[in-house]
Amino acid sequence: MAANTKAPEAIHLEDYKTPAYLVDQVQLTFQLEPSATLVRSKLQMSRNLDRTEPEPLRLDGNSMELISVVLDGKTLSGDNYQLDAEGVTIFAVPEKFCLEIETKIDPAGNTSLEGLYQSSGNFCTQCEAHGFRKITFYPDRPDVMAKFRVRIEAEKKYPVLLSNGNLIAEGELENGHHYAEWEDPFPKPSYLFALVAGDLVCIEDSYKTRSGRDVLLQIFVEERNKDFCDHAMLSLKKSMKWDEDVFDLEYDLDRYMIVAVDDFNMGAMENKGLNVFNSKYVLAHPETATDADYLGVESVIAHEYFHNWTGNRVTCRDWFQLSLKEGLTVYRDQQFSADMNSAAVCRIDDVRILRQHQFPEDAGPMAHPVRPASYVEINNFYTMTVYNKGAEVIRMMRTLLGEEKFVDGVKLYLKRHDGDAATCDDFVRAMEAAGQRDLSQFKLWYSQAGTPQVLIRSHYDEQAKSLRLDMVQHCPPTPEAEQKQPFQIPLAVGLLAADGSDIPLQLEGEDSAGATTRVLELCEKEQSFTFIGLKEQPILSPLRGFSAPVRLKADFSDDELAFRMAHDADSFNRWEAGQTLALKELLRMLSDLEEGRQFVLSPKFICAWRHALEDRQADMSLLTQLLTLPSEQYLSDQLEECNPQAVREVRDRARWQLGSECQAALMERYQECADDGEYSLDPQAVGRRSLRNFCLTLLMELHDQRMTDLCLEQYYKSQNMTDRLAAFAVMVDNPAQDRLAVINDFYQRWQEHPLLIDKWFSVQAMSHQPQVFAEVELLLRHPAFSMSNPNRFRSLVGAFTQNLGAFHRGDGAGYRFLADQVLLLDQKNPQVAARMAGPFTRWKRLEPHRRELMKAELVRMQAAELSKDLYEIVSKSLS
Ligand code: B3K
Ligand code: ZN
Repeated sequence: MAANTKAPEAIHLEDYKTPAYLVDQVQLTFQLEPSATLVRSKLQMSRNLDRTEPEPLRLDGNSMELISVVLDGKTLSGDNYQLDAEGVTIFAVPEKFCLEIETKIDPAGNTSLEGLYQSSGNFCTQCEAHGFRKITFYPDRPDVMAKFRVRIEAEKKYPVLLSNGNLIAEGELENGHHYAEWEDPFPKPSYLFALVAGDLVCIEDSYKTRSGRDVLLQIFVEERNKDFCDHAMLSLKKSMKWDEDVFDLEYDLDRYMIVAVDDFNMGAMENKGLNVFNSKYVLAHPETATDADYLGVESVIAHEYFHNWTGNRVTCRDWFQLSLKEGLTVYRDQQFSADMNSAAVCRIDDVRILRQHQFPEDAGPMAHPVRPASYVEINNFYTMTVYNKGAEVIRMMRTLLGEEKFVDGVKLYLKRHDGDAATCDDFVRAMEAAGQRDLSQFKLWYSQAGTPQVLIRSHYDEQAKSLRLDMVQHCPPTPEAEQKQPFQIPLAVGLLAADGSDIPLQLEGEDSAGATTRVLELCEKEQSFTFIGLKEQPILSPLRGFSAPVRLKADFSDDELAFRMAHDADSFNRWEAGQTLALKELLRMLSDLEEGRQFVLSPKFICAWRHALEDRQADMSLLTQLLTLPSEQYLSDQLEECNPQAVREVRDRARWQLGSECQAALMERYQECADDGEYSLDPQAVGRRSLRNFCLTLLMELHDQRMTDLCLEQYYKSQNMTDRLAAFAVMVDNPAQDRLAVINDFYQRWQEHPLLIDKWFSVQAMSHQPQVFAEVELLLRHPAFSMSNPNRFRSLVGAFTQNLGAFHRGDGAGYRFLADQVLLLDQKNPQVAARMAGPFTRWKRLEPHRRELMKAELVRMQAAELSKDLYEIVSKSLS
């Protein structure tokens, strides 16, 4: 851990300067040894002509031993350069020169999983954002792009030796060693460098591009995983085809390699031609992966593949521009998933994630714009804001320009900047050119943090047969700015007639009515829009498809919401109306609980809900979404001062009530949805499983032995992990006698499968049983628990923090537990530790008692020696 005795300094976008020196060509030689790997780097460099004055050469580097520095063939003595904790400065260099540097590193001892490290004894790298500087000294910034040539030498017990690009040579060496040489013809920044070496097997396929080139596709995994790669391979081929069809983008190398490793800080990494993946996003088999896991694999494979253009061919000038590649690539993977699966369900999922995680981030101490203006540790900025809100910003541009011009804009951006490092402004400029419109106000979405609120009031004029919508926008203050300028907000709206049909829309000043969904552009702080030619008072369907990432406030009556839930032509808004209705109901129950009144769902709500449950025409995936109550996180986010345990109590009560009052209907649907044989991923089958398991969880709320028997039968007999895991989770959530037997059975069955043991830990950590905290403390001492594996740590400690009812115990023990674990992990893996500290950033939104308890833990953490990563989270939370 890089402990900090003095406060680390922030880096600011406004200080950006072009690099003083450029690298034309890199030659790397690795002699791999677990604890003492030698790295020789030969750099052809030149002074950047943008910079007039000659200056010393600064190279980034840390956590390694510098062995030698040779400039144009001459070994430099210590007087010629200065080494410090962050890098080396070479005082004088000519305009063009060759620099050779030798370093020694310790991959086996590298627990941060950045740079070169080992996973299951194999070597692999993670260089984004600042990992390359742990391998060799280098100008480790994305606007320095160079051609790489890599030679890897290792013992033959590491038979597979991989790096980016094309294999140009391989052969034998003395003493049981061998080597491979790779060359990447595309200049790239250091963060896209990758090396993998180990005992891996390879699954191969091929893809013919639209122009007729054959691309070799390879997935490398450990031998035990070789039967689990088919879905990943299929997903890769679908992604390649989709990018050709939608954006005319073809793959550019002859080989595309994916490597799955068990120890990885995040999901995956888009290194040029050699992606490294968390095995969670590669491995899938019906018996071991759920439907959600399958979708996760498909979308992450697509995401990393899409980076080949949006990220690699055109990269970011600096890390403040991170959303340029991430927001755009998330948008692209979301569109891909929507095209491959049910588009409406995908959109609902995207919005659910945004509201559950990004909205709270935007309302807390770590709030930052999509293009942040400063950071202490860039790894803390791989956030929901940069990724998911960034994707919403791209989506809004598509809404404003229309699909065709938007696609033209993306193509123009790629053409203008191919082979270069670009900025978010460059992207918007291409959109302006393709769309023939000025987006200067729109760009505030990149520079202002916070979630805007939009208040809509509608006034129907019986005489004039018109409907006026008065809108007001307001964005609450965030750490970087008290006052905000009005955003340009595209609001897609529709109007429903009394029979539920969509009305063709005509705005004041227009000659005739047109489409039934209209995008209104709210640009002022206050603005009105009037629809005319309305025979009767319509029902407003605002923000269709969630056309902007805003909090909408409008006074809808329960009847209006129920009507839209049944009739809205926009399926997203049908779901949204149901959620709003349920939210009103749950918030009312919450205040009843707080005031000491009886808290129950209203008969009217239950009746509407049962009615929806019995709709046999509805798409089953959509129906499950519609019936699912708003999450505890979303509910908590609505409250100024939240007691998460009260939220849990109310939501659990509502679920119990739905289970008991709709028992017969739930049972019927559960039985109707029984599986009919072979596992299939088609949307009908996925929908059927989702509805069936949803019914099971509500029925199990009744704590009735007959239901438990049903659940046990499903657990023991299921042939697929979706059904088995659903039954397992409800059993663990249940006080039934068989609970322990099932927990043991799951472990015995799957102990050889790390991804399933992760599920085993997280299901227990998420349990609503009162003894869960004690169980989590015990699990921490289970032999299968390990702090060094990020997936395992997340599956126990991370999952527990998402168990709001348990984590937010009134005695603060949950907070103490997390602080202890995070402090321990910070010694090994600062990046994951900082991420795990996320729940602490929400302390100001808690009710006073819990707020004080959480704050005390933050203060305790602040007193410890922290990594830069964790320091930033803790200090910003307290400021
Ligand atoms: N670009 C990587 C994320 C790197 C995170 C570094 N802390 C994966 C992705 O977004 O595709
Ligand atoms: Zn990405």
